[in-house]
Amino acid sequence: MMRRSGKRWIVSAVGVALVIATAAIARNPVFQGADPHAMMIDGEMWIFPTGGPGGSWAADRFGAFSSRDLKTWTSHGEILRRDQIRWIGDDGAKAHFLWAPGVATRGGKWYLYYSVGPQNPTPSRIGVAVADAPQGPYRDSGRPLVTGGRSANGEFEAIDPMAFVDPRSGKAYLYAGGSAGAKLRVWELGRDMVSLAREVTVDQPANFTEGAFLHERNGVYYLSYSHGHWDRPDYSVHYVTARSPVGPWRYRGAILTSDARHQGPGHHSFVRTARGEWLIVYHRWDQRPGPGQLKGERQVAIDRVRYGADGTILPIAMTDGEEAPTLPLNNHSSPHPAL
Ligand code: FUB
Repeated sequence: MMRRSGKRWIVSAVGVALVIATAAIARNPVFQGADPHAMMIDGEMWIFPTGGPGGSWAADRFGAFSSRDLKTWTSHGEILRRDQIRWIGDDGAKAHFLWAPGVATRGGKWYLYYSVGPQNPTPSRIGVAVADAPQGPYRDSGRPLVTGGRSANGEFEAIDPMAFVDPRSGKAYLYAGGSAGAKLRVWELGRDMVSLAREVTVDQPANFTEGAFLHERNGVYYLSYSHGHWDRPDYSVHYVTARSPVGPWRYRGAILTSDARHQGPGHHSFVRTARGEWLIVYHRWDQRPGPGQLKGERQVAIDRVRYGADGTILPIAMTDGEEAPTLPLNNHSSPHPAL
């Protein structure tokens, strides 16, 4: 049984490795967590985050959460645990952490890409696990997919994986990298989605720090990413556009930045609803502006995305409570009329 803010998560099914709990929880913020990878699956929004509701999901496992209306959420329990990744201790580090998952589907299979720390003194790594359904159970592929560290090309942190299957070419790409190295690397994935076919050399997008996400709309590829320090008010989301999933990029600016009530928004994903509208799922710190490091815990939030007639993304308004979008999206009006 899990609890959050006095509201009870009701366990409705218990299996060998599966716990399903439902709860009507707050809207914006939705729940405590970070780095949310969101997808629409059969009319439901699924979120795969770092952490989870009430701080009950530690850095040793991933969970999945889904909702048909964005008001009531179902927890699908643990989908992958650290002790199920057999290669994780091969680097000799004393402790390991899991974070920043990215999920993709192809050919009826589901692929969970994830970051493995520490990043020092041993390099960070990216792993991938495979399942027959979004809720798992996920089985690790048996080896790291990418290992960070120093090379002739400089320092690279193998974190924040995001896989994109191009609907136009059918090719799948892996985007990764960030933090101190602040470097984006892109690979074409093998047909099996658990191997790298080749690295694609890409230009570094302006203001890139980490948390890359790729979506395609009307033939335009949008690469969006976090900029700044993950726990400072300058953390924000910027984007570039291109006519291909690997550039060349055209820098378009920032779309999600701190405001008077929310700080440090970042590490996000875009989803397209069944009605063809777009939402952004991201984390933020719910506090007023102030100097220095942000305090408290990161919270997952969902907001509307609007595109201009020229295809650019309009600045995104962060909402709270009843202002937050629900599914199906009930109207096109903004709670912030200036937008
Ligand atoms: O959650 C850990 C790190 O914080 C992620 O790797 C970054 O994208 C940032 O969100």
